[in-house]
Amino acid sequence: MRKHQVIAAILLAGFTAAGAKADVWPQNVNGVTNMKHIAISLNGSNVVATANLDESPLDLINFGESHFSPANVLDTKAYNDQYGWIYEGFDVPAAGDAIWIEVESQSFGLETYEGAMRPMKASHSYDPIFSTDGSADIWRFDRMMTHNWYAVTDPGEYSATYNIYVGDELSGEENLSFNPTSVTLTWTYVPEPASALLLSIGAIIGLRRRNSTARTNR
Ligand SMILES: [Cu+2]
Repeated sequence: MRKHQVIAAILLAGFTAAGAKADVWPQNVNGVTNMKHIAISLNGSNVVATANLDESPLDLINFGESHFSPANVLDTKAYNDQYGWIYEGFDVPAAGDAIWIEVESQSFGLETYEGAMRPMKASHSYDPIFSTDGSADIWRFDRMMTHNWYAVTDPGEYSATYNIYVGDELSGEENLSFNPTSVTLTWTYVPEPASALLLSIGAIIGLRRRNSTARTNR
C-alpha cells in the first residue's frame, strides 16, 4: 500500500467510526424558531394562502446522522422542515368539511414525511405523504401548525406546487362552493459537509502525491 492510500484508509475508517454514533431525532434545520409559514384562511368562498418565501429556496441539509425509528426514513437524505402550514382567521370549514392540500406537481425525487410542531419531533408520524412511497396525493390539514419533512437524495433544485381546497373531511372530495388556491414551495440541495470533507481528503492525497513527485525530481 502506498503512503497516500494508507492515509486515505485511516481517514475513511475515522469517518465510519464517526458515522456509527447513537441514533438521534432529526434536526430543526436553521434553528427551531426559523419557521416559514404558509398561512391558510377562508375569505367568504375563497381559500387564501399567504406563504413566507423570503428565504426560499430553503436549504436541504444532509447531517449524516442516523435517526430513531420512525424518523429513520430521513437517514442518508438531505432534509428541511422550515415550511409549516398554519391556519389563520375565525372562518373555518363547516362540519363535515376540512382543508385539504393536494400535490399538483413536484420535482422528481422530492419526498415528504408528515411532521407536526417543530419541537415535538419525537411524536411526529413521519408517514410518507404527497405521493411519497405510493401515498395519496392529498393530505388533510387539521388547522394545527404542521411542519412536514421534505427530503431528497440527490443535489439539485426542487419545487412543489400545492392546490389548497375545501373538501369532505373523510374522502377529500372537493366542495365546489369554495374556490381553491395554490402555492409553490422551493428547496435547494448543495453538496453537504461530508462531501466537502471527502473532497478535502482528495486534496490532501493530491498534495502528498505532488510532494513525493517533487522529491523524486530533485
Ligand atoms: Cu411553525
